[in-house]
Amino acid sequence: MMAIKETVFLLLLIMLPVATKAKKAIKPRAWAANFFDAASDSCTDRCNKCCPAGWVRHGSSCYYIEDSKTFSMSVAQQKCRNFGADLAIIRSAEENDFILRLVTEKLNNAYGVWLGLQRKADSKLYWIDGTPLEGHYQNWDIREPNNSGGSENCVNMYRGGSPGKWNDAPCFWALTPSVLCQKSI
Ligand code: MMA
Ligand code: CA
Repeated sequence: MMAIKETVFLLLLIMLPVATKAKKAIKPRAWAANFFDAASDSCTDRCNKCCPAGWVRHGSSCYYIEDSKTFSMSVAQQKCRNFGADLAIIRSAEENDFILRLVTEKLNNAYGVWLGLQRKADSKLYWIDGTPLEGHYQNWDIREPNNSGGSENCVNMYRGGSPGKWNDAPCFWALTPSVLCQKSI
């Protein structure tokens, strides 16, 4: 007759592949769900993807904002690119609201931030990923975009005056919007 010890060992041996298989089937789905559904920006959940220190997470992006004066859009953009990021792209009112909250909290600059939006040779506006603005979410200030002087090929989001509203502005502008960077995680 088999000793109890041996019986238990054999039972465990038989069950081992079953247990391993069950674990493997569940893990990736749980990770995916936690990543996209995570309610907070905290990094305490081991399943969350995190943003670098000083960046704020929203959706599947990290945002960085700097209370600086950059006279030109390309200087702001270069700063972002040095971080492996770029200027922000806004696809919805929800994203615009989030960025306005960030700008309000972290900046003291009425002219807000440069957006990743530019007028191209066809005189239409495109996001920096090449997608056209036409037919998509927009939040222009009243009477904008006016292409004042015929040379407003860049865009800022205001903090003061018309908070959260957009203005087309000269890409080199003495009123100096600050830096907002976005990168996806
Ligand atoms: C005004 C307004 C804008 C324009 C800037 C350029 C401050 O806002 O006319 O449409 O872009 O001036 O300086
Ligand atoms: Ca304008």
